[in-house]
Amino acid sequence: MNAKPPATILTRRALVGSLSLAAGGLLTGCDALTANQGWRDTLRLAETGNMALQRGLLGQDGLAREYSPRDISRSVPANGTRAPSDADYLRQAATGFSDWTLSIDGLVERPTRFALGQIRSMPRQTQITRHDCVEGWSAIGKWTGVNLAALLDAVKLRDSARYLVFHCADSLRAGPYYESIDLVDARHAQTMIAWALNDELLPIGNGAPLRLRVERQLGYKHAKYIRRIEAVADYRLSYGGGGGYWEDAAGYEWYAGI
Ligand SMILES: Nc1nc2c(c(=O)[nH]1)N[C@H]1C(S)=C(S)[C@@H](COP(=O)(O)O)O[C@H]1N2
Ligand SMILES: [Mo]
Repeated sequence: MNAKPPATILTRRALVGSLSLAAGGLLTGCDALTANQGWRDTLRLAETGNMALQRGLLGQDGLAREYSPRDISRSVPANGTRAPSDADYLRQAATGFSDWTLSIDGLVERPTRFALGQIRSMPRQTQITRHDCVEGWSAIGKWTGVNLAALLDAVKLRDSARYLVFHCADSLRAGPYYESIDLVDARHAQTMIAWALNDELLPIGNGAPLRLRVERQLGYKHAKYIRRIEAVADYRLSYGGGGGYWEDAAGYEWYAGI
């Protein structure tokens, strides 16, 4: 990784990383760092360790840093899909997303299809936070949207629900984009379905009309162009099983805590 996050994040990730690397070393020995199944399993173990350590260090409810308006970056780059070319999306974009709906279904008591206007008229929250992409850039933006926990309360999750899978309207080379998070991140105070950036409706490049902000996770977890949120018992049963597009396509960690 060549990202250069500020010192607080570096410290946290370096600490978490060195502790879990130490654990990995104990398990495999230093010369066993090969791309075999054993090492992959060790990586998975280390990832689980990262999650436990990070949640332990930060607490489940710890907030990502919020910035002041003068810190806002001149622009938040559009990354990954910048303009979905999928026919349905293009049709929706042509009418200003007037027919866009967000479905929340799966393991919920009241599967619901929310109209975009409904989402935008729900109580909103705003936060100025930094987006960190694994490709090595960050940008600070002011995000406005609806708290995800409030949406989940409206549809009432069943007890069997453990994860949320976000289905997106765009496809990349390997297939449709998707992501998943657990309920700790889903119910975190700063987690929202955002519909505005820097006091304007979300531009297409940044995920119009709806995108996820999950502030304690790396950029690829922040699903753009969301049209469906599915509550599931196990994200490993969806798509390629990795829990996200990049997790499946490139082996990125499912838990990408920062
Ligand atoms: N649907 C969808 N969501 C996505 C992506 C994408 O290609 N498609 N790219 C991800 C990556 S890698 C990053 S860094 C952020 C980029 O968000 P931005 O375009 O607003 O900077 O979106 C994430 N969410
Ligand atoms: Mo990214």
